Amino acid sequence: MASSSKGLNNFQGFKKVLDQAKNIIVLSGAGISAESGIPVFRGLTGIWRNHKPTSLATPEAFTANPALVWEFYHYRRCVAFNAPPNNAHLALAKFEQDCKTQNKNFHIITQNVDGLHHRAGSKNVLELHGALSKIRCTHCEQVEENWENPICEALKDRGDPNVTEKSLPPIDIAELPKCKTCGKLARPHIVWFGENLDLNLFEQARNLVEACDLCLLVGTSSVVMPAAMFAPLVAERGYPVAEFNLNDASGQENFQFHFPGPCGTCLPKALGYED
Ligand code: BJW
Ligand code: ZN
Repeated sequence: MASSSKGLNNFQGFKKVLDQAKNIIVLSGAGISAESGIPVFRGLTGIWRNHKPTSLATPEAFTANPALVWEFYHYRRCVAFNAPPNNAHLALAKFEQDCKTQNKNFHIITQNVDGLHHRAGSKNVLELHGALSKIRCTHCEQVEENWENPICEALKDRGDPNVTEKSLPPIDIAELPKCKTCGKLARPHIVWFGENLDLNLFEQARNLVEACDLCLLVGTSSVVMPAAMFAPLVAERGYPVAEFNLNDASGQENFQFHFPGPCGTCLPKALGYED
């Protein structure tokens, strides 16, 4: 941690930079939703039954056992759809409105799939890794929004993280969610490990990163590419990066500001909404 640096908890210095910035981006990760009760990925809280997300959120896992992967996502959809946006999401939504009235550009690039930025009222949000509320056909690739819960009858009362899989009756592939256009098996519209990001979304994100004059990095471990390279790119261009994390996730000395602690407290304070 740059604990001796002048950027540690420098709320006053950050406010000056914030007031002068004209093109602001936020890069958010799972940590911003932790205080809403959504488990982060890395660490024990991300484990479902005995599975790590890295072993279920892959195309190989879906091919091998689509019912198990859908059970995992049914559980994730239940948690996310019922989770309230927290003070960090709400502060960013309010800040977007303030930027609008001041003719400033403001965008959120999120790695999160929980939809909480939108539900907090944010409008300019790029969901880089997809969304739990969307499904995609494995055959024709049609993407549809779907907020039904359960998404199909077979997943009703399934997904409990505390049961042993062997105690549950198997679910037939024919009973899993289907594409409304061609009727074939649908999957969550999520960018799984080892899959490519949507090129168009990636380019929009990269353009925002290249045009910004201030970057807020919130609640991410900064290990997953390409999102992990965005904040260092801003710092290399000589523009300030402010990191909000429980700990020094990025370890980057060239980030100007560090706000260690829960972002539901630090972020509203840094944006000037709370003392
Ligand atoms: C708090 C807090 C509180 C807690 N307040 N803070 C180059 C180099 C090396 C590898 C690669 C490379 N390019 C590609 C790769 C491979 C791979 C990769 O990066 N692997 C690394 C792990 C090594 N990347 C890919 O495969 C990506 N695809 C790709 O690059 O395609 C090429 C391409 C690029 C561009 C255009 C076109 C094509 C795809 C990555 C997809 C990632 N998907 C996942 C799974 C989703 C599954 C699902 O949701 O169901 O997305 S991985 C997982 O990690 C998830 C997250 O979005 C992502 C990031 O995690 P995040 O958000 O940082 O969470 P955590 O848990 O890691 O961290 C939480 C943080 O919050 C911690 O720091 C806490 O301290 C903090 N925190 N509470 C503040 N209250
Ligand atoms: Zn289809």
